[in-house]
Amino acid sequence: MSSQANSTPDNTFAGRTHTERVRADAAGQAHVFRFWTELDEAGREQLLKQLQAVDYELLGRLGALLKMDEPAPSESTPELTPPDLFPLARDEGASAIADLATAQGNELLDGGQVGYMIVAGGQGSRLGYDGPKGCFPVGPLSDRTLFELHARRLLAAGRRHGNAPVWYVMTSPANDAPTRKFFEENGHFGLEPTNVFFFSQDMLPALDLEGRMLLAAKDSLFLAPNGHGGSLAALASSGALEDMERRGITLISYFQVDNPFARPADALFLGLHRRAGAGMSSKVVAKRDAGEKVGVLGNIDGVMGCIEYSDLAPELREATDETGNLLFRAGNIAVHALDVSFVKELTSGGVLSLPWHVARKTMSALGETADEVAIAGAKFETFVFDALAKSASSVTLEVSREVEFSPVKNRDGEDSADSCRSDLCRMFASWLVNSGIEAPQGRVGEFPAIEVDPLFAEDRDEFIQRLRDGHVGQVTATGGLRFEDPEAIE
Ligand code: UD2
Repeated sequence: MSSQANSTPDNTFAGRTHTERVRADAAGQAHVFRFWTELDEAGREQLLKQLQAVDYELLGRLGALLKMDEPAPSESTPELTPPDLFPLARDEGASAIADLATAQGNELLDGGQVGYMIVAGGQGSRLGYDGPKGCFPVGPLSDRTLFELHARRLLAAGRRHGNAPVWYVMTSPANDAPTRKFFEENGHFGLEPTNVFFFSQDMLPALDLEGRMLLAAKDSLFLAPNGHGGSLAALASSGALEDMERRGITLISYFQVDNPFARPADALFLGLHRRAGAGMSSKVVAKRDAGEKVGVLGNIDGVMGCIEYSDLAPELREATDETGNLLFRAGNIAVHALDVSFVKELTSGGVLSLPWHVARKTMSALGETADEVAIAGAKFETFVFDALAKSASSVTLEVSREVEFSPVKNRDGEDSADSCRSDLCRMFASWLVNSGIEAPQGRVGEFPAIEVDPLFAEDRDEFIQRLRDGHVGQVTATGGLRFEDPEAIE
């Protein structure tokens, strides 16, 4: 919530209360004071603080959007065409460009010009895990958490490129404190604490269908994170952009907490982005099937962008090309490269206008009395990929799903912790082929129980090299095989 409160001449408690009552009243939101007389001093202070941060002008616009946002009529469907991809299957020309780009990406990485950014402010409600999602264990044998697996990839990149990785961790007010605590308790996973920059996105009030703010408690508005699009404004307001500039970071490697396959120090991707002079670039995988819950990248009315799965018309979702493949298959894996200068430009002057997306939900909030009731309404979010439209040029790199994408979203089934662990084991098992090492007896899902620490190897080539150098794995008590950081073992 950006603070739009008028400056209050009377800064006493009574003065602030008066101001907020007047503002709420004028906006038709006086009902949020309905339990005021029952609140103690701390409760009143909390509610006041939240109300002071409410931007009623924005709230009015969101309320209007909510009323307008009926199912989209078909005539308003935008014209969508597939994006130009830098493809996974490369001919000679593309391979030569890839080599040059990789060299340029390595220069950027060697020079410490790349800062890593993770978005971890979401609520993880689908996973049903009551804590920051990054604290969820997914290492198939190690039980390492999502945060730790990401951190180890960054440490591996740091070793490879001879510098200490700098990590910008976006939380939300709902999970900021437990996230920081988790990092502290775990020694920042071996990263320099001064190289981990936490910053928090804003929250916005959820509204009922009439545009009225909901209460989560007598002394608290029902607030929800403002979407990962909020990360761009938060980079600016938190001082993270300035921190990047001070450190000589010119490029942000952006990824989501839920995908432990993300390869943030990918020289090819970063190099392609920089060679193209792009502001923002993306990685995609071919969609698994029409129903997969990923956005698709494409040209929307001639402008680069991403259509979220829930917004893609069924006929476009199912459309196929002449080869029978899905026409719109460039699935967004939410890995982006963003130039620092691009983000700076977007956020300069404190105004960044990304479109608002309405997530209609039934929420459990206080009714007229203090009882919790189910109320139909909406949360509001901006999406980071909408910034693609503002980038003069953009690279879309196709990557292999097996190597780069298996997110943890759901409690079970597809895109769950179980499917992610199996996918990790499947990938590691494929590295063993022709290595002379026999797959272990233990199983994770259908696959041999193998885990390779990112500090042992990040990909098959590095894995083979490690074996050639005489490094070995350890058999675990449960019949698995673990390849750990050789430097920690020595
Ligand atoms: C997201 C993409 C989808 C697809 C998929 C790939 C959106 C809207 N959709 O779907 O197109 O690419 O990922 O995995 O992004 N987050 C925040 N703050 C917020 C909201 C989300 O930090 O306010 C983080 C959240 O912690 C998570 C990520 O963003 O890491 C994705 O959020 P999501 O789970 O809401 O998006 P999802 O999986 O529906």
